[in-house]
Amino acid sequence: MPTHASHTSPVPRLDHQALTAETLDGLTTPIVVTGWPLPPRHLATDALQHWLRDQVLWVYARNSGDTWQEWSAADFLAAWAAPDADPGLNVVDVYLPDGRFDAVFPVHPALDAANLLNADPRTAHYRRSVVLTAPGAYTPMHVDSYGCGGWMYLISGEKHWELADAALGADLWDATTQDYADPRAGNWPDGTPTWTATLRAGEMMICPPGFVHRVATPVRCVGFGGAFLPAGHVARGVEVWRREQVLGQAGSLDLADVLTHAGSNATPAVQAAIAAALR
Ligand SMILES: O=C(O)CCC(=O)C(=O)O
Repeated sequence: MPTHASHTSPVPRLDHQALTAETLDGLTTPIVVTGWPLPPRHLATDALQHWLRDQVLWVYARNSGDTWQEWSAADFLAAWAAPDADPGLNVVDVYLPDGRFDAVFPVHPALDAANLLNADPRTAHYRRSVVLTAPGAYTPMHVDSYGCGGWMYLISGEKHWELADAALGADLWDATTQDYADPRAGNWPDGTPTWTATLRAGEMMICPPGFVHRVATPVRCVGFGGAFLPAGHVARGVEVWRREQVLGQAGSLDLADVLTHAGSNATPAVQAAIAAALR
């Protein structure tokens, strides 16, 4: 994935044993987490069919009219596994809250410990999603909704990530196109500092809240991921959510209400961070 940024650094890597809630609270860069032995190393299409059964998969079909499409798991897996699969077949944000998925798509304990979204029934399902991507898929520059951070573990395949600091989010917004500036179109400000990584099977990308990012997928990928918002990033999350509201792009969730509720059983320090973010 060619970049127009002139200051690109590799995403730092961290062994999974060093990943704690405190690490996530204090993240200032994306990280690639390595060496986590728990997830499966391989999931064949028939095993995916077994696990996903009657799951409905929502696919944002970029290559056929930028619309959401509803697929049954069986139909999707047949189309996605075909040798000539449409590169628009990219599932990255279909949530799997059911506890039975812990056996195949576990959530790292550090992510669960740090994630304020787990404490509210309106957002607890963001904890885990499935990733099924056809070769050639491309997700353009964006910031995850509600200022949440995102993580993605690959069981198989690889993805090329490029990320820019959350502090640049407003600068990278292109008011003319009403979208984030696209390096492919050459309209990304010169010299924007970024981090890049090729995420491989057995590795987990952690994208801190508010970071602008894009992802290219050269080969078929199977994995899982989720959204998280730790107390250390709650101010950034609220800032992004407020920006989404100004731009008319915020979803229907009242993040202030979710965080107030999540904070009600939290430590005084977390309550103070939430109160400061919402002021
Ligand atoms: O893997 C992809 O194509 C996109 C992933 C991503 O950017 C996200 O989940 O926010």
